[in-house]
Amino acid sequence: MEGLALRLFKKSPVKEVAFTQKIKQLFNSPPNKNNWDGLIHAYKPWLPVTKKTPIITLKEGGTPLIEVKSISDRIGKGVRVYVKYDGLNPTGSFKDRGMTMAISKAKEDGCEAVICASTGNTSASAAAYASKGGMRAFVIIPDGYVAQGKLAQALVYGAEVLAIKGNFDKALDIVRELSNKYPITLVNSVNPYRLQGQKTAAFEIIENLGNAPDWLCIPMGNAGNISAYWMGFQEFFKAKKSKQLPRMMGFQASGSAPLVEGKSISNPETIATAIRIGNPVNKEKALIARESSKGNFSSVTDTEIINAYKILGREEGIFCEPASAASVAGLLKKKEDVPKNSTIVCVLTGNGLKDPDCAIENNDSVFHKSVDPEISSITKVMGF
Ligand code: AN7
Repeated sequence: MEGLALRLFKKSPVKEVAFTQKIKQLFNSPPNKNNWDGLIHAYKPWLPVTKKTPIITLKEGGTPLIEVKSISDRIGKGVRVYVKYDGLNPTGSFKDRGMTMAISKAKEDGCEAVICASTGNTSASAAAYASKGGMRAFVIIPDGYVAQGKLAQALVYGAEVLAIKGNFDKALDIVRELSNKYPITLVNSVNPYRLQGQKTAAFEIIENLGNAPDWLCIPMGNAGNISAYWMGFQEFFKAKKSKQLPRMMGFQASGSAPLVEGKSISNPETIATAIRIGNPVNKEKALIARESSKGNFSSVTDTEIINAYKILGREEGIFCEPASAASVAGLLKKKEDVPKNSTIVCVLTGNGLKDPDCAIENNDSVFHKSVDPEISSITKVMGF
């Protein structure tokens, strides 16, 4: 690069230095919010892409890591707690990290249609990236158990939505069979490119903290995300970008906790519909992550989930969906085990706006209805 600069600016040594510096800056500086072109662009050397891969992106990734004192204070012991707010991705969940990879690779292979089973977020993300990539998307969802925002997204992004009288596990069986029989690419987390994209969240956390955290608290459904994070943490550790590996602390809803109970659940139930999954496909990978990180899997009740959900909203200004709050609920439940002065990251996988029904029903705010449109009535209600 310096040679090129020299030839271009032979007659102007001053310009030459400035130019060389600029080029060096561009190549050495990590992407920031001003030159963020999505996670494939940011982490290309770590991802299975080539010059031929058409990059289908909505500029996902690069999400904030936010310190949450209200949670640290509830734990004490000099602990610092952060949330990785992945609900700020383009379609409002971490699924976009995996979907940019899965859809780009599907496009590279000449695929024209994709399919997924979903509790909601995967369908929203698949629909958006398929539309960006000029492909058809079919999504199969459990009828009546997908939050309104997610359903709205799949429809607006132009997917063909099929609601079945059955749960997510049944829907996944169906799409696996269909993708084997027909020329249609499966974009659930059994697609290995999904986890490749999702591992970049671990890279970002290490870059933000300058190291891996002591604990990573994360909700588990199909257990793809915990497996992806573990892959990302290991890759950066091996490359000496972090001094340690975190303990992987996975949390499930107590009515839907196959990985905690060690057996499939045929009728999973929880308010956190995103993780209403009874037979996780990435079970083996998740168990390896737990084992090799000396981690732990536990369950949290719907009441504990909603408690964490409310704290984040009221005390931090952070609105996540109930499934995401399971990571914070789990940390609060395990607070006795948290080591002194440790650094903990809880993953907030999805945006609260996804599930407005849950929000309206579960808050401690005062909502005055049918107030007369008169200053005197308003001030009376306000207590002035
Ligand atoms: C907000 O969208 O499975 O353990 O079909 O939407 O990787 O499955 C969603 C899962 C956590 C669990 N938080 O992640 C789907 C789907 C939110 C989620 C999970 C999901 P995995």
